[in-house]
Amino acid sequence: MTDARHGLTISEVRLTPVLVADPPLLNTQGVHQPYTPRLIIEVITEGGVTGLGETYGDSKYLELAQPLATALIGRSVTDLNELPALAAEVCGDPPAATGADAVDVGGLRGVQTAGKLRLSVLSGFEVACLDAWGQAAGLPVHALLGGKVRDRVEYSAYLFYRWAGHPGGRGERDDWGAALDPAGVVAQARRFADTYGFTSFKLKGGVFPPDEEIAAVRALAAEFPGRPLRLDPNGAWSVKTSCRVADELGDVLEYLEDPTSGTAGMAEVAAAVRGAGRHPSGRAGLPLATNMCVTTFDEIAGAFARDAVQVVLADHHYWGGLRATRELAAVCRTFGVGLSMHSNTHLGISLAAMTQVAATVPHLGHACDSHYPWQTEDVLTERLTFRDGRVDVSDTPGLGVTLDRDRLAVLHRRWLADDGGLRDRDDAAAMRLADPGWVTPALPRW
Ligand code: GKR
Ligand code: MG
Repeated sequence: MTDARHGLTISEVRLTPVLVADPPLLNTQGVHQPYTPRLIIEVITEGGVTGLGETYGDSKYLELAQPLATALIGRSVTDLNELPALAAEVCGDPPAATGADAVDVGGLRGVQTAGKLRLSVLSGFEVACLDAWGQAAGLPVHALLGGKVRDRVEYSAYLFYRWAGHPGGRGERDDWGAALDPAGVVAQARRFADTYGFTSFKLKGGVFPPDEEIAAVRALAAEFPGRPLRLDPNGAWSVKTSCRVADELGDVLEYLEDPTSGTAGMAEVAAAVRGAGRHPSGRAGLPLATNMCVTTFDEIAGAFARDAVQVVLADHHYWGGLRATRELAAVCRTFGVGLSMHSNTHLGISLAAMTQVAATVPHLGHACDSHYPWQTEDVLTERLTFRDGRVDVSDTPGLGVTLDRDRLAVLHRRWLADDGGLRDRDDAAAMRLADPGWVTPALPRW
């Protein structure tokens, strides 16, 4: 359905892939490359409004984004419920979410399917449509989602083991230095707390043997007594190791994130740590959180039926947009499962979108994750800021952000110039520059 009367019909869609500077952050797969691909989406209406969206920018996402961009011309930015069917029509039917059609997108997002990739692409278009619609209507995106229930959204400090610089001196330099032991992790956390006011902390684990990461979390607990702490090894541990870590850190962790890979293993760990009764929230046992084994609606029933996860980390890039994130929130609330938010390397458009939807979810019980402080570059005229660990919820029409075309052009030129394999994220390839024998570790590592 078009909406010519109000100028909401889409007349043009622009797709601009960019490469964004990223520090040498370590994870169980390897290390971040010096630049990460993102896709910036502009949806332009006949009324002259430009809506912004952002999503993953690797080639496999770009291939799906192009036909969808073309198919949107002539449709209304308000026709969001038609988007999934349209995407299926122009990109082909999504295969069932089974291992058979799994594709490798870096291993940190659980089992990947073409259907999941499509939802990630869709999410960027949905956000751009909502931004355009909101601007045209004079309403913030949160109003289009039913209105905000909070004025500020809390984020956690996302701590990473890291090197001081990328192998071979590639990429941009920063002054964070290395963080490879408990003292380095605490120093990083202290800087995050002092600079941005974060009061909850997540450490990306799965990098060093578990005892070293346990020591880092203990050091954080000593430095920030009583503060919510999380550890996320991206499924790197066996069930046995996961249970041991849960036992050792149960008194200081807010939740343990994806300690082991897959719903069956998570269910075993959850059953083993249930009943310990030491968690400060009063809930029996240490909650397990995930952004790996529950990433689509298809995966919910199996995981919830087994009580494999107690907190789902929503990510609008995974679930197909802001409205789908609210649907996920409703399902979680129904089953008494907590909700938090996951993030990958992203720019300000995505942070604005996360903040808008997070503002509308009543039972968001934990600070959201964001990589944003690690991104020193953006495509906006004004960066979003964290104050007291929180981002103010914008009431400006749309997302409340403005594109800086010069910055966009610079980051796009970097993408155009790349012939070094950076257009597709590959943390293992980046690691091989430092350690030529490195292969993506089989899980569980420990
Ligand atoms: O950026 O290295 C990273 C993270 O490990 C990311 O890729 C994860 O998907 O942040 C994510 C997580 O919480 O698992
Ligand atoms: Mg995670």
